[in-house]
Amino acid sequence: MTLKNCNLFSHFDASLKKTDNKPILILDNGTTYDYEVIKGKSAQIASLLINLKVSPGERISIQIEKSPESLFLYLACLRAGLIYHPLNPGYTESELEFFISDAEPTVIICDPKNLSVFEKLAKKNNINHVFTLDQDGQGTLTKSSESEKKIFQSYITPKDHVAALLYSSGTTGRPKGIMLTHQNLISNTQTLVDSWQFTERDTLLHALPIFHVHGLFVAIGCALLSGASMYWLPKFDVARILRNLSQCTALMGVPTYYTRLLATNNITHKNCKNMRIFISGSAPLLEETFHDFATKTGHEILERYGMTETNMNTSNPIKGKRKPGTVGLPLPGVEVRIMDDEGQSLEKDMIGNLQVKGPNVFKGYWKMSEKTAEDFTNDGYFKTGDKAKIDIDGYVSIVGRSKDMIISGGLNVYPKEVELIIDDIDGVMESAVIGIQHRDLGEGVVAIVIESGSIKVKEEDIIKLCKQQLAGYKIPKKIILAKTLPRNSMAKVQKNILRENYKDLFI
Ligand code: MCA
Repeated sequence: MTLKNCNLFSHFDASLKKTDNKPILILDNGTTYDYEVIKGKSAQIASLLINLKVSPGERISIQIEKSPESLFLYLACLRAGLIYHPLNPGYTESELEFFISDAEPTVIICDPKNLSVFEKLAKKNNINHVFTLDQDGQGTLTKSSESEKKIFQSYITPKDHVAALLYSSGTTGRPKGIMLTHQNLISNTQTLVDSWQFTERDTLLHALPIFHVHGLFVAIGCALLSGASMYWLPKFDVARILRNLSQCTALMGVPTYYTRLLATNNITHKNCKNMRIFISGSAPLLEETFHDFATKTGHEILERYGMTETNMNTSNPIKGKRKPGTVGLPLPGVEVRIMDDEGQSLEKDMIGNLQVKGPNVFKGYWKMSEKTAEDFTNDGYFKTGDKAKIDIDGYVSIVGRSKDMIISGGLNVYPKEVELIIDDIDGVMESAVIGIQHRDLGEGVVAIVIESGSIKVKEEDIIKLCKQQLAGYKIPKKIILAKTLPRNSMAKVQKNILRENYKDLFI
């Protein structure tokens, strides 16, 4: 579709305005919203923000629970050309402090229960506007926007205008803001709609959080760009999924969603009979899960691969062979290559560094031009940091990471961030944080802690102190007190040995 305005919302609008009174958003309690209502409510929020004299390109930092209103707010930011900056609702005050000072938002929208924290942060960072929005859609944002007009002319968006700022943590601690443009999102979403054949006849069961690429751009994007409906669940919940599955045609999730569904023994051919597609991403899907799911439901889960910097890069095909253990073929328009450490291209089936190029690849890291330059090759490929190989049929397999990173339930945890907190605790000499195979979460976070001997440290105290400073998903599921850490001749901790030693911890 060629539209003059490079605003992602204009592209959604082109499809959604053809949907008449069809429910676009369907809640578990039976409430529905058609496009006219969604458009009107997002216009009111966009008008409110623009009337505050907020200009396109300024950031709106948002830490709220998922609700219909959180979707209207996202659409409002797109329409007004404001940069949408979502934050995991689990982030603690010390984590938020960095994000707010780095993103320099003009407006903050938070849950009323965290208002005092954000008022403090707003004062410290000279931010004049703080609104609230709770899980039921109530708060000062809703109240203040109710009197605004339901019509809003979307911002005429230049081609490289940033739509969203999403942070990913780093191996060295400091999180990086990833700037994604409207054009990145339009091109990738259109590619996914075409590749996965989304149409207005689809109903997507939306259970993902919407502060990440997966739930926000992939799931919402595919539904709205194709004019499909969404069953809108506040979070993943096995019982609610099973209850609504028969009215839906598509589900997107992290592998944990599929292992939890399988564990119920209630996922069957019968309740999946209306389903067209099950998609998995954000973490490796075990071949065992792929096969068990196919046996129980008759559906082969479609695994795809992406990252925040690039959106989606590869996907198993909708028609044709889905190869378990692979993330499929490069998506149309996305170039993927495997290089050695010297920058030479590698043959089929050889393991090397995965690099990606295409209209899906982000504009750069926020306020980090040197880091951006470092992560791109001279010929414009982004260095993903993943180790991969491409087989003779062109299917890509991710075989490892060059970064020290754990993926727990589809969320990335950077060991360094957890180690810095633990090492700071009285009585701790040092620590090593690793990911161990975990039945439910794929990988579970484990900390091996060496005591200094000055005072006795207790596992529960370490957990308690971590909880004060880190979001819940980063907290170690297990603390192991040990005498020493294995090191190589360069004195580097050998995490591979630790992973081997504790590999059966969660099995
Ligand atoms: C919650 N907890 C976790 C996780 N989530 N612990 C480890 N790993 C997790 N992922 C902790 C909470 O802090 C809490 O701890 C306890 O588990 C129960 O919390 P609850 O909210 O009830 O958890 P849950 O419902 O069991 O959530 C697990 C989940 C969820 C369903 C797997 O984390 C989830 O929806 N993950 C999807 C994440 C996602 O969208 N990833 C995409 C990002 P306590 O009891 O101690 O308080 S990656 C992406 O976008 C890329 C680009 C891509 O390719 O897709």
